[in-house]
Amino acid sequence: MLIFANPHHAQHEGRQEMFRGRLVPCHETPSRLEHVMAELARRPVGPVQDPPPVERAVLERVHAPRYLDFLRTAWEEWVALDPANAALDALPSTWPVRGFRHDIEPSNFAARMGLYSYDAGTPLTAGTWVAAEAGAACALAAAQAVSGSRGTRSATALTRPPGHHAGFDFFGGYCFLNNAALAAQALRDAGAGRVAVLDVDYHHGNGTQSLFYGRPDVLTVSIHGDPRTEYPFFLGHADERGKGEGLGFNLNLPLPAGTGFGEWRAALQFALQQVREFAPEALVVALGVDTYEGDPISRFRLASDDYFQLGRDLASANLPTVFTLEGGYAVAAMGVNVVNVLEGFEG
Ligand code: Q9C
Ligand code: ZN
Repeated sequence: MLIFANPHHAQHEGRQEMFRGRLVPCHETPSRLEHVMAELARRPVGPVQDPPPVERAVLERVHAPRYLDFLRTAWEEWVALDPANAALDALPSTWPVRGFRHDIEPSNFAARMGLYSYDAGTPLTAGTWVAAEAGAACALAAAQAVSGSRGTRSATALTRPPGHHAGFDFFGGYCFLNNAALAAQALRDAGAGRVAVLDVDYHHGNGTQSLFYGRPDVLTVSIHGDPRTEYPFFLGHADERGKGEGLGFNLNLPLPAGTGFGEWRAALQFALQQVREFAPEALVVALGVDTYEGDPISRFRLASDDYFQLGRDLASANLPTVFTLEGGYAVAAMGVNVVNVLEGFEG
């Protein structure tokens, strides 16, 4: 297994997120990835490399040009408003709700923060763009590595900020660029006729679903906390099956809060059976480990040892596989849980 680690991830370091009515320290911290890297040093599963730089055109295969421009320059704009802003993060606080027109882009910065986001839990910081862009580079390098007849069997993008909540032109859920979607699109562009994305993060992969919802060439499957009670709330129900040509190529498997590994694994087996029937040429796994029983913001009950089995089950699909790192907020256990998946996968 080849591993591409984001050398710039720590430049994205949010101070506070809006959480249950107050500003609290961010859950999505640089220490998350540091724990994974430390565990990987103890139990290597493959060589760790820096990714080559990304080309803008590749990002535009998934994201809107004006959204990318906004992310790239947002911090400068924020500080230009008031030099004292350099000591703060930018957080959105107003959003265009249903029926408000979106075709005229406001010039006001706060308005554009809202236009391009959907929650107040995702601070934009001085190094957000550099970190997110280098993370996308990891995902694209991983996709490239498994592509073609001489590709490696698997590659992992070890990166943060995560990606699966980011859509065509919006950030949220701690995510800015959709690394899993970028990998899936890159696999398509490198010649894979069909690609499956399997999202095992606790939270529904709403960004990924929305990006591929009308397409039959990318199957999106997500196992997650029921959106009736769990973030991101407004998407992720079982009756969302795709639209138009994409009808039948999205599968949501919501599970109630409190679900343990037995029932979770049954959903995984069903998901993998659907992936097999789709007969893809490559698989992207959006790997969140916030399904862990000790996660502070999530409510499934997987134990650390269960992640070995997850890895083995994913390997049974027998496909060229790209992993992207998504959520997981029990920081101290995060390294063990992620490396357990990768070790299980490697067999
Ligand atoms: N005020 C991932 O696991 N929590 N994202 C609510 C909004 C958001 C989780 C904060 C949880 C996002 C990649
Ligand atoms: Zn999550």
